[in-house]
Amino acid sequence: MGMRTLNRSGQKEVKIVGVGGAGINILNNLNIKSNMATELWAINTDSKSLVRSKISNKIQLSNDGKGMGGDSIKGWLVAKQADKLVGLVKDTDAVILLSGLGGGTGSGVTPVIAKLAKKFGIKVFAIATMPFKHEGLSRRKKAEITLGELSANVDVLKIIENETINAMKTDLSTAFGHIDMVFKTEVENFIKTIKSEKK
Ligand SMILES: Nc1nc2c(ncn2[C@@H]2O[C@H](COP(=O)(O)OP(=O)(O)OP(=O)(O)O)[C@@H](O)[C@H]2O)c(=O)[nH]1
Ligand SMILES: [Mg+2]
Repeated sequence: MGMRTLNRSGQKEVKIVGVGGAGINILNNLNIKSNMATELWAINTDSKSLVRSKISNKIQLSNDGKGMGGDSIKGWLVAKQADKLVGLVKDTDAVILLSGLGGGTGSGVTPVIAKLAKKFGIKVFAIATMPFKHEGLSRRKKAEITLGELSANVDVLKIIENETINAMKTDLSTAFGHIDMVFKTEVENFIKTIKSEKK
């Protein structure tokens, strides 16, 4: 399957997708100015995070509305079983996936979406954070496994080390603010790249 034809305004279409708690928080704070057709999507297993978000398109994975409690294999299984994700990657030229790695949903679900998007022949960009040192080795390990899966299924992967941001010795909410800004810059760069590509 090749790239979609252009929409009526002659622009390519891109979906910016926040996956899991961190991905959605980052997406909530992203204030993207783009004259390209962009659509924002929030995806989580945790219904509270989705209800709180003002993002217009939402996908609730799994039925009980609870998060994955850090279990990325459970997150991966839930995503594999979800037909809802096909609609996300079907009618677009590109997806930009945003997530925090180390938990259950972002780590488990993001690679499944990336793989599905590649199956539909669309461009896939992923921007993800790696856990803080104080979050421990088990989270780090999970995040690294996801990185391996992601790198096999995306066109461009951008990794943000939370610890590097944390080295600024600010409080957590200031650190998250810095991380949000890095994401914003990267998303804008990706959009420029997509736009500049030959039709
Ligand atoms: N930048 C940023 N990073 C966050 C935020 N919340 C959590 N993180 C980071 O992202 C990692 C994953 O956390 P979450 O996104 O909450 O986890 P999840 O993907 O929702 O997974 P489950 O809750 O287990 O289903 C954490 O280990 C942190 O390193 C946030 O608000 N902003
Ligand atoms: Mg969560």
